[in-house]
Amino acid sequence: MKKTGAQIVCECMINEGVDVMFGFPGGVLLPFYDTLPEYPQIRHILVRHEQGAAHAADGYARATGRVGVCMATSGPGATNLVTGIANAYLDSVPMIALTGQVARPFIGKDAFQEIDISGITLPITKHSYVAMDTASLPMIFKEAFYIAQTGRPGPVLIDLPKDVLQEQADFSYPEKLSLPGYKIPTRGHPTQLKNAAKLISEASKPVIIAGRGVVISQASEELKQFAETSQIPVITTLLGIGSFPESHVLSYGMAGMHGSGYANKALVDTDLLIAIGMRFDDRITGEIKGFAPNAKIIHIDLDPAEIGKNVAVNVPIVGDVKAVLQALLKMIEPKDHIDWINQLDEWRKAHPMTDIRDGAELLPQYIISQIYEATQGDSIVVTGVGQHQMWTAQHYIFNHPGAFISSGGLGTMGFGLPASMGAKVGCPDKTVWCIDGDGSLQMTIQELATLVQDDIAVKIAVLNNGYLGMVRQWQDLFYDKRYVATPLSCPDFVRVAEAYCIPALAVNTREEVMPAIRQAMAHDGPFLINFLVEPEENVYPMVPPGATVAEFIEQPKKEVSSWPRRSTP
Ligand SMILES: Cc1ncc(C[n+]2csc(CCOP(=O)(O)OP(=O)(O)O)c2C)c(N)n1
Ligand SMILES: [Mg+2]
Repeated sequence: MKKTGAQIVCECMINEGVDVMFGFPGGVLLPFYDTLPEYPQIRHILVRHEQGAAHAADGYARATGRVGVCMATSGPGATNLVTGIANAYLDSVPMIALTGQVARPFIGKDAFQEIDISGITLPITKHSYVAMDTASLPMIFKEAFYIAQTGRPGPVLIDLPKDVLQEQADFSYPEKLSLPGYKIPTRGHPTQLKNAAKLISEASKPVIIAGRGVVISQASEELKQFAETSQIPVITTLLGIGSFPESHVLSYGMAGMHGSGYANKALVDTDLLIAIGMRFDDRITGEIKGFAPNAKIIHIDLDPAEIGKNVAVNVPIVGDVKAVLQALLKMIEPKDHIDWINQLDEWRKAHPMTDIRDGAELLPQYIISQIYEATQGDSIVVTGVGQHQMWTAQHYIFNHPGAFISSGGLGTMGFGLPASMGAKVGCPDKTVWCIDGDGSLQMTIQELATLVQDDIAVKIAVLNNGYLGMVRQWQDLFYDKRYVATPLSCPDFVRVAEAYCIPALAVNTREEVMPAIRQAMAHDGPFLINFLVEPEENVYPMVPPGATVAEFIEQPKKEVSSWPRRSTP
């Protein structure tokens, strides 16, 4: 049966199980938007900026494990997606980005709103297509969805010229596809598995470091069994948070630039590092020469390009984390490492992570601990980028994969609000908190309107310190407190929220924190709390740039409290 290209696009999405997409229309997409009402199975959420569509699709994908779909028109709409696509690429998030394109006869003529979006996004997509033929759409969609979510996931772009959407072609959705050049490693090599099992049996101070690959591979259960059987302590990367329950006795939290002292000390002292689904980002390794200097390293990763990229490893295992852990589980003997674990516990006592100063100051760390208390850890927490992001990673206890959603590789301010929107749409029965900075929120604040129009009940906690805090912290510590371009004014977020018809509160004192959080959670809809926090609080511990993980700076004794502090805004 013949269908238009626009109908075929919708049919393909339905065949792939898409029930929601985030988009923003424009001239070349009119054939698509005109057709969309014929397909009520697909909920279209109109964002207020295309960057929001990409981040929302990203948040949706991370929260659900399914592919997120975003759409933008040609030219400026497409370029507005770029940051969101890059963000998904660096954090291996399965996403389909659909862009409108000028009609085929205009391509290459600098036509109105023509931009070579597949060229622009070439280095930040896993794959891309320019659909030059209506009949080719079904196979393009079949391949694109397959590529986005298999192997190491990532964004795939499909550029859709207007006349391809208008023309008709026969439609049937392909059952099979053939991608001879696209090979996905599955199980690890048997020899390397054997080598790994031998190293594991010989090690006396082993540590597991778990990354986002464990979350993607849905291998948390296997990781838990592996850690428990072999009695190996587990630390995580930022994006590995939630892959192993943080309240488990073998959990030693996050390592790296703002990781715990004890996790970083474990990295220095270990004799066997088992790196699982992580990529040795410089924020985790610090200066390489001090990273696990005494250790043999086993690296389990699906992507062969990650092996040996930043750190030389002794045993590379290329394969799906879940399958590899299942195989290793059959090969390892139950063990204990009591002395080593006692050592870690001593370090934990000496360098505690979650202590929060007493006193009247409204500390961001305190607010996060209270959000944890109020939710009992049963919520999805999405952040912007900056100090608030690191405090969230440190002070909320994450016990489930997918519960912590944050921009890791690209570190994109503005990610929080739209990504939390996507997470809530994907998991409507979950409480979703967006813990954002005053700077980050101002980058995508227009999505408050989307929350209202589409009835998306995200709870927003702004940790408002009046600064681009993380950059100010670097100026404080490494540029003699010359605060250039980091003091930041903002609107009264309460009045802004109310202007969008979102109820909101300002909070100045510790006593107000819990009642405000409870009021936000009791409200049936989006809610914003503007927490006017201690302006010059820093995130500790911190591994200074260029230092090794052994050289972390700890929280100094607090000088003078700046309490009582400024009032709204
Ligand atoms: C789009 C973008 N621009 C600039 C930066 C650099 N940067 C990193 S953290 C930060 C400050 C963030 O301020 P805010 O959102 O208020 O969070 P805070 O650190 O104060 O908690 C900046 C400017 C970035 N990460 N992303
Ligand atoms: Mg700030």
